[in-house]
Amino acid sequence: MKLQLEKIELKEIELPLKYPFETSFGRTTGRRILIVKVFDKNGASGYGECVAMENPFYNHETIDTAWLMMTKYIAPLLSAARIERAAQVDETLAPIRDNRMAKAGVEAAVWDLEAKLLQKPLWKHIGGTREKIACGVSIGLQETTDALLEKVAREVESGYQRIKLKIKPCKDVQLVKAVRQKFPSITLSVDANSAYHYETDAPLFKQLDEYDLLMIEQPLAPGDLVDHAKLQREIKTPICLDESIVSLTNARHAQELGACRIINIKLGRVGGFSESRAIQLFAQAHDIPVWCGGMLEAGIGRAHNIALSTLSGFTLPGDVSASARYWEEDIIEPPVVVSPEGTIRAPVNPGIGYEVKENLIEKLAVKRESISLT
Ligand code: OSB
Ligand code: MG
Repeated sequence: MKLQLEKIELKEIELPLKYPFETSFGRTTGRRILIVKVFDKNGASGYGECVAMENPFYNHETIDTAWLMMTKYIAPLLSAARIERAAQVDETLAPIRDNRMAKAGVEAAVWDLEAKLLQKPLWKHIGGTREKIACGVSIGLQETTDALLEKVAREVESGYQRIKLKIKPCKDVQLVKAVRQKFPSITLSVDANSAYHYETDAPLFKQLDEYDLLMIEQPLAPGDLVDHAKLQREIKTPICLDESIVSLTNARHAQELGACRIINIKLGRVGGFSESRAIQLFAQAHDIPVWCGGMLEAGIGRAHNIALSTLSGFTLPGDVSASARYWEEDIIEPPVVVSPEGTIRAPVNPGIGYEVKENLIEKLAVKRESISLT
């Protein structure tokens, strides 16, 4: 079976979030989402979702830069390469520096297409082995501590296996203390999204050591592996890197420096399934647990995250949770549901394994472009 890519179709949709999501870098009330559909000459198609946000505050990419990268650089490179397998997309797009979320949106669509042509669930096609994945939730900054405690209670009751709290300067230790007091035995972690500095904030992280956290995610700046390594030597709690790890090379450097003990892998941040798999294998070989991060995905991106989470190295609960936590109506059918034990069952149908609601996407579309790959 060889791929014969025919065209790529881009649509931008706007999807309001049920609840605003606030992190140290800002507040998100809705998502502008770039949906990628790739077509094969024999009529089959595959879907991807670009996770770049509206603004360059999580990383440098935005939905608008991703659109430009796809139309001006990614589609022409793919067209010229005449690739025959999804595993070739990564090397084909390597001449483009960074812009990994743009590349990943297209790469993931080609993987879905190839899995569909093979009549296999995507998770099996990429080498996944878990029939169900463990789920955690990421809870944004709330107006009040009471509101946060209420949210945590609701997610714990739903069965989620790990609760992650967003923190930022002045909304950190006291939040963790309040949640820990009320929920002494839950698996708890925090995510700072790079809001702190080693020189001034090391004592604060020593204070957080008192609360039995599973991990502290991305405390310092993305490029700052050296200070993460210093901080990790001074605290007991494992540091987990998110923004800092955009490639296997970064993962190697982090391991060598001792900059983290856990890695969060996001398909978009690292440029797709090939790089995610490489990072996961490296981490596994060095006893670094990994888990699948989230970017407030709609159903297509969520389905890709489920597939990724079935790989053997994903041993910690991820930020992959139910569609209903984000959306009134998701763009896939059925929506992603989480069991009372806090797990998601890997789908049995070919490709991403969920039906894409094409009519809904067309109704929500605010921008469209179709590019021939022949
Ligand atoms: O740092 O993990 C992050 C959302 C947007 C950008 C960055 C992050 C997040 C989340 C939400 O934590 C995870 C999710 O529920 O999708
Ligand atoms: Mg994070």
